[in-house]
Amino acid sequence: MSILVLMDGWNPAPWAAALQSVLPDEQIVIYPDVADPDAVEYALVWAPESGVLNRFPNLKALFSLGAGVDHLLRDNSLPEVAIARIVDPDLTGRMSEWVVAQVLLHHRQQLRYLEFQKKSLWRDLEQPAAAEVCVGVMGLGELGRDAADILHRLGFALRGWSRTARTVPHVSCFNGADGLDEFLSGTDILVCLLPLTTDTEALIDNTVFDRLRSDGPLGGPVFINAGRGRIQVEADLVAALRGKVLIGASLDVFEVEPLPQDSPLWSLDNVIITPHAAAVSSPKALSHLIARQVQAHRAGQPLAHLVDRARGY
Ligand code: NDP
Ligand code: OXD
Repeated sequence: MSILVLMDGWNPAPWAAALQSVLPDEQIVIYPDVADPDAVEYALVWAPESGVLNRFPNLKALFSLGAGVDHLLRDNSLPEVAIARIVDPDLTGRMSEWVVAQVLLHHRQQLRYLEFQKKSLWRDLEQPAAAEVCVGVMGLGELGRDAADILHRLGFALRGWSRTARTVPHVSCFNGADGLDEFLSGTDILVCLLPLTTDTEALIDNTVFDRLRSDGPLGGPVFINAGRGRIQVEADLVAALRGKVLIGASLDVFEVEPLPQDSPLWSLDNVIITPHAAAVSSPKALSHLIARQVQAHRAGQPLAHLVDRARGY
């Protein structure tokens, strides 16, 4: 019996090594070097090619090596086995660091100070208090709730938006299409931590940017996205940034990754770009979670953090 490591665009070796160190008695195999496909029971996967998982007829469960599972569910022929995703303090902490860093960067007007610095200008800007600024978090899941909690402790006002009704301490919560308008109208810094699903694809377009609070203390709204790139309509985003509908953006995810060389986003001076690196999956940290999942499943216990395929996350 074996555990398969199969990933596209990531180096599988550190994953196999980390897993082997916490599961020394298991046989770990790395795709495509699989001598006995019938022996594969579990697979750790990132962005597998469509259809490839059907080569393993005795698969019992798939472990997505990311929190998002759009990289799996895009495969219409995915085997009908359980899918568990990453929910882990290491990944959550990394994402909260990125989100909080970006919120503070815009809130503290660091891009403008950098411009002054380049010109050797000693000039201070009017600085609103955090409490005057409302951060609106789209997606009140594992990642959205943790970021909101830290932002609350920094003093920001908070709104949140989810699919179903949620109660989150210190966050004014809205949900569904009916709650979107009110959520957006009071938001100064919009943070997207949504999964990519058929409902969220292309959700964030000019109609969303136009509804954000335009007369807030920062002089205009800011957009931050670490959810998925295909949730944002990039042509609308570029137009909103050029037209000062948005005063700035921080983007970790893009419609096409790597972000094409000719994307206008590269040259906008009010945009911060990171290469889908907000919260990397760490083999060392996450192998413990995978090991616990395999051991629980072998012992007949249910897997944690199961994905609902119909819902898409
Ligand atoms: P969760 O599944 O825990 O939370 C998802 C949240 O989004 C839930 O609050 C859910 O609502 C909400 N949601 C889903 N669909 C809709 C919808 N149609 N309308 C409104 N709200 C919706 O996910 P995580 O917090 O763990 O992760 C979120 C995403 O972050 C991942 O799917 C992935 O795409 C991205 N990610 C990006 C990384 C990076 O490095 N850039 C790293 C890790 C994750 P409800 O509460 O009602 O279910
Ligand atoms: C994830 C990611 O979903 O890295 O975890 O994007």
